[in-house]
Amino acid sequence: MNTGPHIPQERRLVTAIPGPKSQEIIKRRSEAVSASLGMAIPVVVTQAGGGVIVDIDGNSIIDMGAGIAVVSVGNSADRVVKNVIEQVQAFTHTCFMIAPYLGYIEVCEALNRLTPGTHKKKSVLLNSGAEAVENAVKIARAYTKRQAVIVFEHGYHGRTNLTMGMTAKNMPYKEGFGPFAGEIYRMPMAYPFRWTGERTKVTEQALDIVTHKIEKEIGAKNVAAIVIEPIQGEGGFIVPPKGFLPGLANFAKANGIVFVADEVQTGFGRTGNMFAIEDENVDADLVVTAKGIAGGFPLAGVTGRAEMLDSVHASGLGGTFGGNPVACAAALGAIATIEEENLVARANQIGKIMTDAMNAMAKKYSIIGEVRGRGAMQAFELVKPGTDEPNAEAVGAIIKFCQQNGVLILSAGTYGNVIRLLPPLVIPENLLNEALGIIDQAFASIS
Ligand code: PLZ
Repeated sequence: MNTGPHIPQERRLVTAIPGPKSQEIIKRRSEAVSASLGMAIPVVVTQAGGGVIVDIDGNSIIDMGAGIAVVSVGNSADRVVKNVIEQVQAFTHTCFMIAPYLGYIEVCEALNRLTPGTHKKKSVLLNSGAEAVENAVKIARAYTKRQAVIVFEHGYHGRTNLTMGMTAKNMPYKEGFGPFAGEIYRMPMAYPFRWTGERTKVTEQALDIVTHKIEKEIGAKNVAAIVIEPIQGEGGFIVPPKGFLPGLANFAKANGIVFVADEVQTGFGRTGNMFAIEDENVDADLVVTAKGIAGGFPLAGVTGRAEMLDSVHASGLGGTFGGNPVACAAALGAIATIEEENLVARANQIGKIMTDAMNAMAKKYSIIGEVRGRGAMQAFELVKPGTDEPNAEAVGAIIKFCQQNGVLILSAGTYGNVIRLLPPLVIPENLLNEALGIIDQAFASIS
């Protein structure tokens, strides 16, 4: 695979993590930058590509997070860089609402082509996942002339006011930031590992509760949209059991509700399909995309039924930067990379390698309650041995061991007890195996 800056694809530690130069700059960070921002690994990045991140002290760290599922095509992927340079030299901004350009239209054409369903589709481009989710809600409300929005336990949709209200987890996303927008209703999630009913009937029971609550507590005819992540990301890589998403989509269809798939984290090949809803052939009315769309540039989209996108009054949607020409050029490079390098198939190969290794670890270490995910989006849910009590402390210890050994992994989950693996889809296989070996050692070190 010929993607990214051609830096050595190796795990290389030349100092402790963080090294002295990183430590110095992190001090400046704490002086200059709001203390409210998190930091998963305290190193200062100078270069990244393929499957590694290189820091200012010269350490080369295996990247098992891809900037939260963003650089699926790798950092500074060749086609992204080439397109961006050409665009940046031509023009950097006109505002698409002032004077249009081809790149925006081509990204919309690509989104309309790549999202599932043969119906006539249109798109709008925005800057971030949260902004795109908000626009999906605006479109659904304008189209249905209804107000209520259905979301789910463990769901994550962003940090703006509307999307904070849609996001499930209070700490750290919502605490102290209310009041939140009205007409948002949270439903139980079909979460097999923590389902309190009959484990063999999660789909039926969950659908029953959700549809009953919508009908009795809200009124289906008042619901504009059902918004769900096909696999919940921040919430802990929760994969709904077969039938749950089609059941929701059918209920939406039967009741004139817009079914919105938030594919911000799952989209663009991550799960081994171009979009995660393809797994059960769910036709979403609207698909929300961001993250993996543009190889690291800020871009997001809402794609869906033409009659829905066109139901909003003229100039009803927009924004100064949405669909910035440089971000669009990057997206066209990223999408070409995904298609030409067969990265969707690659996500499945990566998934097989990861799940084989992870399932072997689950046999050895009793704190692994479950291994789950799809394609190159896999997670461990950690528990106190012999129980299903969440074990967030173990997540912290494993992340720390991995960092000290040159592997970057991320946490997730409502209870903070999930380790998620979402490497760039261009990660060399030997590095992937090496990272999995370090993760195994991390479990061994605390067992
Ligand atoms: N929908 C499904 O995963 C972003 C959040 C990181 P933005 N997830 C990473 C953090 O702590 O802020 C996300 C997502 C899903 C929407 C979003 C929001 O996307 O681009 O961060 O606004």
